[in-house]
Formats: sequence, C-alpha cells, structure tokens
Amino acid sequence: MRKINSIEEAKEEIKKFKISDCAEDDVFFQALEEVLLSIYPLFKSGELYTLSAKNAIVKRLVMPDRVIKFKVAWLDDDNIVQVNTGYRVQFNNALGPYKGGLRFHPSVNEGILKFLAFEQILKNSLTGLPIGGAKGGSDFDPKGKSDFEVMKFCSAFMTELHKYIGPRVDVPAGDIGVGAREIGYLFGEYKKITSSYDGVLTGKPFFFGGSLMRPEATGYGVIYFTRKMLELEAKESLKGKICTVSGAGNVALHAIEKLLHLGAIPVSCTDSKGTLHDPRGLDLELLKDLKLKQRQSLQEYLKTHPDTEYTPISDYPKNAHAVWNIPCYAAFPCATQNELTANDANNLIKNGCISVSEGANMPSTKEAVSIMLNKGILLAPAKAANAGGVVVSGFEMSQNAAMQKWTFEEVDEKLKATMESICEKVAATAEEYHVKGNYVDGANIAGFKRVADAMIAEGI
Ligand code: NDP
Ligand code: 2IT
Repeated sequence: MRKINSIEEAKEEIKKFKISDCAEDDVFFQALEEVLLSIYPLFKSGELYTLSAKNAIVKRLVMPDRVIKFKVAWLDDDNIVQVNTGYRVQFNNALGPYKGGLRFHPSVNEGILKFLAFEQILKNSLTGLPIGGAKGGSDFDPKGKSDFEVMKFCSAFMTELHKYIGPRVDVPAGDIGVGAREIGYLFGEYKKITSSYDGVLTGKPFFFGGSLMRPEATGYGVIYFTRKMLELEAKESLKGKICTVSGAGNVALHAIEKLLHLGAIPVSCTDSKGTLHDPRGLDLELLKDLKLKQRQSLQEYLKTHPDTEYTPISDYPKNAHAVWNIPCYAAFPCATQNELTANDANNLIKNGCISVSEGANMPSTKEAVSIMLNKGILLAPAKAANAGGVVVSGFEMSQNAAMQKWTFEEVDEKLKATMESICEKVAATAEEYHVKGNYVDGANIAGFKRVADAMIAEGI
C-alpha cells in the first residue's frame, strides 16, 4: 500500500481517485476536496483510512446512500399548475437516522444538496449526537408567494417526501427559505397522510412539539463557538469589538442578537439585493420586523435610519462583496455558499480582521480559505461553527421521544456546553495532528474519524 508523505502527493492521489461523478468546479467537488486534503495525515499514518484501504472507507463515504428526486406539482392562487423538482439526499446513516435541513431556493440542484448533505455528515458527527447526514429541498422560491401558495407547495412536497422519512429513519429540518411556517405546513401534511404525530421534522413551532431556542440556535451557537475559539487562541473577548455579518435571515439575525448580548458591535448585514452598514451598531428590532415578519428588502431600513450606508449588489465588482470591505475585528458570513472570495479575504486581512466564523455552509471559496489560513486568520469552519442548529434539532428529537419540554435556559446551557466542547475537540485534534490553530483540518479530521470508525465497525 502506497504511503503519502506530502500534501502535494495527497492532491495527486485525490485527482487519480474518482471521488465523484461531478466536475471539478462543482460545489460538491469543492466540499469533498477540502475534506480529503484535510484528512491526508490519516492516509499517511493509518492503514484503516487510506484511499486504497481494503474497507474502501473513503470511496464509501463520498458516495450518497441514495438521492431521491421527485416531481412537485401544485396549484397557485390563479389556479395554474406549477411544477418544481424536489430532492432528498440521504448521504450516510452510520451514526444515526439521516438528519439535515430542507432548502427552498431557485438555485437548488442536486450538486448543491450533495455538498450540503456531505458536510452535514461531518457536522453531525462533531456534535457527538446519534445522527447521520442528509439534505433536501426544492427549486421552489417562497419569495413573493402567498401563505396559501407556500402551504399548497409544502403539502405537495410532503405527499412524496413522506415515503422516505420517519423519526428513526430521516428527520428533516429548515435551511434557506424553510422556517417555522414551512415546517408547520410540512408537519401538518405528514400527519394527515400518516395519521401519526411523530417527531419527524425538527424546527416545529414550540406550541406543537418544537424545542425552545431552535430559531436562535444556529446564530447563538456560532457566537458561543467564536467566543471559545478567541479565548483559546487569542485570549480575547468579543466585548466592544466591531463585527461584520452577512445575511439577514435566521442565522444572521440571531448571530447579531448574541453579539449584542455580549457587548460586541455588529455593524452590517446583507440580503440578496444589497449590503447595509450602520457604524453605530444595527437596530436589530427593526431588522427582525423587516426581514422575519414583513419579508421585505434591507433597503427599507433606510426609511427609519436614512443616514445608514446601503450598497446595492450591482454597485460592487464581481468576485468582491461590499460587506467584507468594512473594517472589523471579527467577520461572520451567514448567507450562502461561496459568498466570501479571495478578494474578500484579502480585504478583510488588509482591514485588520483577525477571525472569521462561518455561519453559512461553505461560505468561503477554496482560494479564500487558503489565503485566510496562510495569513493566520482564526477560521471557524461551518461544520463546527454552525452546528448549533442541528444540536438543538437533536435536543428536539430527544424531547419529542420522551414527551418532555425543556426550558429556554436548559436548552441554552446545553447548547453553550456543546458548542464549547466541539470547539475544544476541534482545537485538540488540530494540535494532535500537528496543525495547531487550523480549525478547518481539526474539524474535518475529528468529524471524519467518528463516522469512519462507525462504518468500519458496522461492516459493509
Ligand atoms: P434564511 O432563508 O433565513 O436567510 C438567508 C439569508 O441569506 C437571507 O437574508 C437571503 O437574502 C440571503 N441569501 C440567501 N441566498 C443568497 C444568495 N444566493 N445571494 C445573496 N444572499 C442570499 O436562511 P438561514 O439563515 O437559515 O441560512 C443561512 C445559511 O446558514 C445557509 O448557508 C444555511 O445552509 C446555513 N445554516 C442554516 C441553519 C439553520 O438552522 N437555519 C443551520 C446551519 C447552517 P434574502 O432575504 O434577500 O432572501
Ligand atoms: O445546515 C444545517 O445544519 C441545517 N440546516 C440544520 C439541520 C437540522 O437538521 O437542524
């Protein structure tokens, strides 16, 4: 068996090894390549995990168990039939039932869902909870649709999806475009079809089975993780520090909320149309009203705060984003994949940023990750930093199974402890594999090992 002695050799080996049926510019390939390069010290030292190992552990891990693709036909408010594509990628259940969100966004395709489901396997592994990895969704765009249309789409989507899910089989949750409203409609339809009141979805509204704190969990978790990382690596706190955030959805707004609780100064957020920069600190109550309740554009913020800087997305050069050119101590990309490019990474470093925490899934391009790690930025990778959402989803599964309700304080304490313990595990793994301070490698190695060991123990 050939031993691999350098990262260059690992890169060559990975190119030869057919890791997927996708092109090298596909997001799925991007996610696989990052993980495989991170875990190369395991190829070097351990026979169990090498690319050519007898158990084919890497080959088995990079191929989804199944990709379910289905038609979703539904009736809009003008009584016209609309047709969308629905998906569920059940990637790996070595550690527990498939678990991961549903994304409703026009950009959704199989490649995006495969990358998200693959990342979810390692993220869920890092939580220490008994959950496997999956992701699903549709190219349906909830934006501009009436509540009734969203309900009819969700019913049609669940008519097909219900065949493949169950509380011990696969437990979907929310993601972009899927919040408590959508989960409520999906749950209602599942219940109608199956006559079963199961904990088959997480992120349910509290009054019919949801966990307190699930809406806040991802955003709060990102900040708990970052606070611990700064304490361990820089002996610093977030108090009084200027922070930039992208996105203006569930993750971004709750990250902003926790930053405010800790005395930091969050000054930016973004949506699909532009960037808001309020150097005095953001007016969170107004943002929540505009984005979560009224579902309006961030530009509306200017009506209340006319002196705020707003940059429409079209006013900025390609491959750079206004939000990452604002001087800050810590940055929090919380919108979507590949929203932080090489140019953005260079601008952040030039302006004095010392830490980047990924609230979104894979928000930094491959080039940006490499620049940030080489320049000593503390980079908290998505699969560790944003695990708080799925952690509280796991808590919701426990509460549903035991027919219990935990208080907000109980969930918050457990979330804080879990995020800190993930941070410590990632830091310790990086140190063990001689890449101290490299949380990207630490997270990939620690996440991979738990899943790989379970797969080996369970046989083929
Ligand atoms: P939401 O739908 O609540 O919000 C998404 C935000 O990002 C919106 O402000 C949206 O703008 C913006 N956005 C989305 N896509 C794009 C795009 N292509 N270009 C520019 N802006 C965009 O989603 P979440 O906050 O739940 O998710 C944000 C990120 O966090 C995603 O990467 C998701 O996978 C990840 N995540 C979510 C978790 C959760 O629990 N919800 C858990 C872990 C990770 P607009 O308002 O204009 O639509
Ligand atoms: O990316 C993610 O971790 C999520 N969208 C949440 C998944 C979940 O099952 O709560």
